[in-house]
Amino acid sequence: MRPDHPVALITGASSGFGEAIARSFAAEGFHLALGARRVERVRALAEELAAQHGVRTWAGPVDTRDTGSVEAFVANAAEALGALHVVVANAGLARGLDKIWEIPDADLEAMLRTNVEGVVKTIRAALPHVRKAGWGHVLFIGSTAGHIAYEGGGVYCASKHGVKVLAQTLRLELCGEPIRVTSIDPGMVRTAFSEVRFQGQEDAAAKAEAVYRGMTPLEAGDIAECARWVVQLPDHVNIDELIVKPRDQASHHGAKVFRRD
Ligand code: NDP
Ligand code: 8X3
Repeated sequence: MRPDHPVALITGASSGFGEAIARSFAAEGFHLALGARRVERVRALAEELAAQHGVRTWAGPVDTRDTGSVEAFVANAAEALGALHVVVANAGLARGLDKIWEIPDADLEAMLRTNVEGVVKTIRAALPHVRKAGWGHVLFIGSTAGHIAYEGGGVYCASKHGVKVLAQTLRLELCGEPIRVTSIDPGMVRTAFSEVRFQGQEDAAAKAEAVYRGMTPLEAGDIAECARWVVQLPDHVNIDELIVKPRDQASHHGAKVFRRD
């Protein structure tokens, strides 16, 4: 049965969607377990939201690529808050726009290990706690990149296609249990995402800015509103996949983005 104040565990809560979802869930009365590598940021957010909304919060370091780190993060969160109900497997990133024949190992590994392995490790560690609680929701953060391919996005797209299949599989595997499974699959959203994608490259800031040139992208708060909506729907309603794009982005491809310049 749905508790009055569900406990949500969110990875990648130090920035972007994760931070925005934490803010939105806290306003709904959710207790929160927040994780990221930049632990000082999640600790500050946890303190702020506890003071602002009177919810219980806990924050800790996690590197979702590392099994031991994820298991410790989840175990400590469950112990601190007494239960886990909602899991938001959000931590992820893109690195570069290299063609498949050019991609450096470091970028290849960063994307696959974070976006695919990290998601599996997070859910694998958290699911026993959700099952024990008897009510829950697993939220994957996929992407429009999980529905198409684009040049320079081969590995990122492969990783997000992987996220889509993980969500579809988990939904089949959990059918009959009181746990919903949703993948929220956004298009272009202005967060630190593009800065991280081009980090370390010449003209990184300009490249990141150019992604949103002349168009109105979504904001992290728009994705948080999607997350709030799918979780707050009645228990018998499961949104499987929610594709959300800016009005200016008619197709998933950059070529069909409307730019006013
Ligand atoms: P941000 O860069 O703003 O946030 C990414 C978050 O992921 C940060 O909190 C970062 O925290 C965390 N993270 C990255 N690697 C790790 C790791 N190894 N362990 C733990 N945490 C990690 O980008 P977004 O908010 O935009 O991205 C969030 C998710 O949304 C990603 O999965 C991304 O692929 C997806 N997405 C983004 C879109 C966009 O256009 N912005 C569109 C569609 C999907 P820290 O560095 O502190 O560890
Ligand atoms: C992020 C959206 O278009 O950069 O997942 O791949 S895109």
